[in-house]
Amino acid sequence: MSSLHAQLQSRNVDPELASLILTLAECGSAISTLVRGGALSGILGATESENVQGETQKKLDVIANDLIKERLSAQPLVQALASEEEDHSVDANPAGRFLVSFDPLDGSSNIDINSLVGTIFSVLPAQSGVSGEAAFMQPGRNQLAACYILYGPATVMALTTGQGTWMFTLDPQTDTFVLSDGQVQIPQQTGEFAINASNQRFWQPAMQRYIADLIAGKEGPRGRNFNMRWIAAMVGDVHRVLSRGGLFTYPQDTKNPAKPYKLRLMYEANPMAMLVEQAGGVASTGYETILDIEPEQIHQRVAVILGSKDEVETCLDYHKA
Ligand code: AFP
Ligand code: FBP
Repeated sequence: MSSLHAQLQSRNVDPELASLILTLAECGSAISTLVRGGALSGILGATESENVQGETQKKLDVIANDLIKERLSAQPLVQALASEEEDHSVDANPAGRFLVSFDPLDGSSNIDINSLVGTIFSVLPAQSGVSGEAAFMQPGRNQLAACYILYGPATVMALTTGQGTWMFTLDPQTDTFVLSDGQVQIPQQTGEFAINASNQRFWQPAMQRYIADLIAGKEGPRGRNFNMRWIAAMVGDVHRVLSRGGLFTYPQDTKNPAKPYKLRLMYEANPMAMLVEQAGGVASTGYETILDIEPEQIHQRVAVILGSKDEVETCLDYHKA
C-alpha cells in the first residue's frame, strides 16, 4: 500500500509540483465528502445563476469551485487559476510557479441523480513576464501535470506528471489516496465506444460514416460487433477508457451553429489527452493532436476523439477520407 505522497517522492517528482498535487488531492477528498453526503450535504439542485458558458450552475458546481479557489489561492506556488465556473482567470500569488485550470464538477447534471461526477485539473508552468489569461495560452503539451478525481462507488484519482499514468483510490478510513495501478495501459484495441447518439443527425459526414460502421457490427465493414456506453460525464467515460479501453468522442456538430464543439480545451480536453497519451492511447480533434493546439482563450471548446490507439486511428482514417 503506497500513498500518493510516497509515490510522488519515489518517482522524484519536483517537490513543489508534488506539494501542489497533494493540495489538488486534498480538494478532491473534501469534495468527495460533500458528494457522499448527497441531499444531507445540501449540495443538490440548481443555483439562480449561470456561468460564462450560459449553463445554469448546480449548487455543487459553485461549492466545489469556491473550495478549490480558496485552497489554491492560499498555495504560494500557484500564480493564477482558470475555472469553468469563472468568467476570467483569477490571480493568486505573483511569485507562484504554476497555473492551474480546472473543471470543479464535471458531469454536473449527474449530481442530482446520484451518478458519476468528477473534478479535472491541468497544471501549466507560469511564464516569466506574462500574466493574466495570456499566461495560460500554452499548448497542452506544456502541462506539468494532469489529473482527475472521480467520485464514484469509490473515489479514485488518475494522475500523470509525464512519466506514465497512475491510479489511486481514496482510503476513506485514513483520507489518503493509495496507489491502485502504477502504470495504466489502455488496450490498443477495443470493442466499446462512447458518443451521445442523440446528436447523430448533426455530426459531420466522417463521424456519421464511422459510427454507422460500428453499429453495423459483424455484418458491416468492421466485421465485428461493438458495444456503446455513455455516462454523460467525460470524467466517467475517460475513466472507463483508462480502465478497460474504448473510444470516447464528443465530435463537432451542427446542433447549435454558434457552438460547434462541447468540451473545453484547457480544463477538459488537455488534461484528459495527457492522461490518455501517457497511458498509451491517442487524443485528437479528428484533424489535430489535442496536446498540440495553441489556445486562444481559456474557455475555448474543441472536438475530442480519444482512447484505444488502433480504434482512434481507425476513426481518424475516416476523417482523412
Ligand atoms: P459539465 O462540465 O457542464 O458538467 O458538462 C459535462 C460535459 O461537458 C462532459 O463531461 C460530458 O461528456 C458531456 O457534458 C455530456 O454531454 P451530453 O449532455 O451531450 O450528454
Ligand atoms: P448486469 O447486472 O449483468 O451488470 O447488467 C446490467 C443491465 O442488465 C442493466 O442494468 C443495464 O440497463 C443493461 O445491463 C445495460 O445493457 P447494455 O450492455 O445493452 O448497454
